Amino acid sequence: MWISKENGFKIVMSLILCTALLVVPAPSPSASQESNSAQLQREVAIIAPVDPESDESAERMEVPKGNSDAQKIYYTDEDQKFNSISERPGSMLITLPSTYDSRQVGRVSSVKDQGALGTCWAFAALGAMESLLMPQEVYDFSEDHLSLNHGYALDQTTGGDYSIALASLAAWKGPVAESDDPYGDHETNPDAKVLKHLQEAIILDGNVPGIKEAVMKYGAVQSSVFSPNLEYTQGVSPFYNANTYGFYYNGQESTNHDILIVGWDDAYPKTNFSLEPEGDGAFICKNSWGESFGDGGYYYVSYYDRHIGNKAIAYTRLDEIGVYDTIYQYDELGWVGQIGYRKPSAHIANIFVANSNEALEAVSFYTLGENTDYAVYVAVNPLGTDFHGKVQVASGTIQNKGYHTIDLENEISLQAGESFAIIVEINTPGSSTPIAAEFEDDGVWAKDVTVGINESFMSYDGSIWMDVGESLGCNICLKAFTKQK
Ligand SMILES: [Ca+2]
Ligand SMILES: [Ca+2]
Ligand SMILES: [Ca+2]
Repeated sequence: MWISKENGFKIVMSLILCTALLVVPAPSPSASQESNSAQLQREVAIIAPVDPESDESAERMEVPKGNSDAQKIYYTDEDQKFNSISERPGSMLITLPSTYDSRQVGRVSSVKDQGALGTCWAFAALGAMESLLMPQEVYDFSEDHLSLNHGYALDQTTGGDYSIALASLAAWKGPVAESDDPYGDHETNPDAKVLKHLQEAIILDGNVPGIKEAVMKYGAVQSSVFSPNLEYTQGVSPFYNANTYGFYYNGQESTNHDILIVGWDDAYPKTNFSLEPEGDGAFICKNSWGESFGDGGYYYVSYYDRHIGNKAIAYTRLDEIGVYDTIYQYDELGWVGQIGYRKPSAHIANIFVANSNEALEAVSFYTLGENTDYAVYVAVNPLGTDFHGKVQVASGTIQNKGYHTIDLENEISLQAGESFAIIVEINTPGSSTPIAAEFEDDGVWAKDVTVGINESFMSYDGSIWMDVGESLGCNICLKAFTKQK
């Protein structure tokens, strides 16, 4: 059965509230299609001159938030092509078996129930992190804490997405134990003890081989999907087979729900779906609607589903507390959007002041495309944006889009009160806005953003620097990590 009778109301409510995501982000009252169009139109929010003596300009662009799959609104044959997994881009580092199930290797935590709240994204994100740590460590992290302390202007009924989970945990705001902030009591414990520090995540949007590889390496991958609104269908949907738990959606709706991919079966028969897709194969997905949903809380989403895997993330490094002692950051809301010069490269810098005598050990930043080349420099006690004394401390190429921590080749000693600049030269092939930035968006999701001057800088060529707090209202997503001395 799709749902049990007594559980039906809860499931219907959670779907309605997740679906509400589609209309909430719109800056003005409008139908959902109009709001999605508006999101596309505000992709280019600011174009500002960088260097008054040059014609180059800087560009700022928002990341569409929530489960509104705005970039895929204009559905074309080209999109359809990539619904066949063999044609999706991505590199494969390991041989993928025809079936895999993380549950069989003890890497999936128990099925949870989000109840009447729009917290699917928090259950998916923390479920993925629980899988990452298993089987060695078994945690139940607090979805209440994540969904009530992320800093975005979103309450638990309006939802969220992986970029919000990533921002919140990369900022070291969590994860905390479920027992320290129990779910669904409309209270949070902001002082709950943070148990791990998220330092790495890879974004696998549309990269099915990469998603499968990540499931094998890290246990689970968070993905957005469309879930039908069951309000008018009494739990029955043309896209779901309640006997086999097979799900296949091929319609035009945007995503409105997040789940976890925990395995797959290439041979899952296409006849198991209510609507027959063009081929066999399904992802094994963990939902957050309790064990009474589907096959003990799990269901099988067709490889040919319109959305599965198109918006996907694996959390890949959760450190013990104390690997680094202190985080320096200006981007507590993380990757609100991106900025750049309409070319793949840019230079970025954040200037911090050391709290005490410390050793600078690592930096972190986002890469917004694959195969990003980077070089990291540090300048201690820079004179304004004169970084001439900078020393190179790391360089390399990062294959995956995502959030990455780079350990320095040699630690840098800092004295209490000393200022230090982290400078990164970045080159993301194919990108015109390669830099992740925090800024106030249309005022609906990211508002009351704190952006100061003399914090974040960007440069076209590394010689003339622009204070992006002053000129674009942005902080650069670039953090530093130190150890006490
Ligand atoms: Ca939990
Ligand atoms: Ca609570
Ligand atoms: Ca800030």
